[in-house]
Order: sequence, then structure tokens, then C-alpha cells
Amino acid sequence: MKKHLSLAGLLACISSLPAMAQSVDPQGLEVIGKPEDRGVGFQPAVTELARDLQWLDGMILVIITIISLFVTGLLAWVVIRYNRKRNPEPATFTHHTPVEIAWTIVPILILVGIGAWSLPILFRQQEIPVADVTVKAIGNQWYWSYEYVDEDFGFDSYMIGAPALGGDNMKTPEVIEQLEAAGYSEEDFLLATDTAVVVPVDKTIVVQVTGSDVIHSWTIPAFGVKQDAVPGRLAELWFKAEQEGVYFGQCSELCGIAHAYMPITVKVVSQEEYDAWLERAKAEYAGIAAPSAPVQLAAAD
Ligand SMILES: [Cu+2]
Repeated sequence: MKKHLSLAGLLACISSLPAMAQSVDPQGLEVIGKPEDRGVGFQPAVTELARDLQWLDGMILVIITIISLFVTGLLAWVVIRYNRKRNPEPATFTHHTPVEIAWTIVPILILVGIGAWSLPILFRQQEIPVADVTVKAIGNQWYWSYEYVDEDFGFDSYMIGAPALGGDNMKTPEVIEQLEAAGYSEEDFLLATDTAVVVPVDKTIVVQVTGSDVIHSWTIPAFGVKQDAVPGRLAELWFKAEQEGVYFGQCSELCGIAHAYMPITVKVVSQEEYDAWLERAKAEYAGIAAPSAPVQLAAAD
């Protein structure tokens, strides 16, 4: 299935060669971070943060499985051994100090043990390192805007097939055409956007997240990052992607009627490709005031 998908992607790529020349985005990248049909596990982890998270999830799953089996076993034992038929004369004691000490101390140890592993991972996410590239992500009803704050340009990012782009949130033949022209496959509908965040591989990317109207949430599961976009607040997240490719995410805070139609696309490319993209993006977007640019406020005064 996976092979088939990437072959389809390759074909779509080749068929969209004329579009490549005009597009500002690097094409032909493998789609790595996307939900799988009937998938139950995580998306592939391409950052240290995502690996940490997935490892922690696996470890806690083992602990809660052992606890659940233990409690179920105790329950079964009590039901079978001490039911009215087998145990007509119930015991009359109400306290058992050693058992009470044990069931207080043991859960404390388990929780402290989990905390000892999870807190360092939480701190690694929350301590924002010095950025190689800083991107500001602004949630709007219902699309994302991005600003490359050190480069002085920004752009909006709409789902391919969204009403704002002339679609109606339906996978029509025109929308499939648009997807393929942008280097995506039909299966990427509801995930692919007309423009993408482009970042270099193996570099520290800091994303400043905020909202312009209501609370949204920016995430890329394969990077192990998620941050609420709250109007009036500037939150930060960071990641260092280790593999070139296309990664999808979706707004993760219910934000209104078209919440399901404001996906997130991040393309991780080589430093050379990033530099080339940056030049083209500056030429294309320079001078276009980004939605939250203070320039507009100054002009209004
Ligand atoms: Cu939303």
C-alpha cells in the first residue's frame, strides 16, 4: 500500500512538471507525516521530541496494562472466592494497616516513577532553544497564516479545495487536479494546503503560535508538537526535523464550522532547497502586509 502510494505520488509529480516551474514550493518530497487509514499507532517520529513522546506512551501503556490486569485479577479473585455461596460467613474486620500502607506507598512510587520520566520530556518541549528559523503561525477562521519573522514576509495557507479557493470542501475532479498540480495525491485531500511552511532539515525551528479570532491549535504529529493558538497570547514550540519530506497536521482546537478544513502542511527540505525557496518566497510575498503586521495598526492611527 505504501509503495503504491509513493508511486502514485511520483506519477503525480511527473504529471505536474509544468506547474513545478511556477510553484514556489519544492516538489517531489515524500509524504511522511500523515494519518493512515485504520491506523491506530503514531505517525513516524522524525524529531527527538516525537521519539521521546512515543517512548513515554509505550512505557506508560505497559504500566497501566500491568495495573489493569492486577486489579481485574483481584476483582475476579474476590468475586469467585468470596461470593455468598463459597463464603457464607464474611469477615468482620474493617481495617488492615499493612495493606493500607502498601496501597498508599506503591501508587506514590509508581506516580513518582512516571513523573521522573515524563517531566524531563515535558521540559525538553517547553524550554525553547535558540532558533535557526522562526516562523509565526496565526490561526484564523478557517485557515492558517504564517510569517517568517526574520525575513519580513508572510502568507496565508488554505486547504486545497476550501471555499476560499473556489472549492466547496468536496473532492471534485477540479480539486483532485489542483492537488496533483501542487504535487500531492488524491489521498492528501483535507490535509494538503495551497502554500506550506518550508523549513530546513536538521535545524532548530521555533514556531510562535497565536490566534486572530478564536482559539485554534497548531500541531504536526510526526514532530511531537502541539500548541494552542490563543488570541492575544504568543506561545512557542520548537522542533528539529531529521528527515526531508511532507508532514501534515490539522487544527486541533474546535474553532467553528470549518474547523475540519484548516489543515497544516510543513515541508522539510535540504538547506540548499530552503535557501532557494526563501529567495523565491521573498520575491513573491515581499511587500504583502501579513495579516497581523503592525504596519496596518500604525496606518490606522
Ligand atoms: Cu480549529
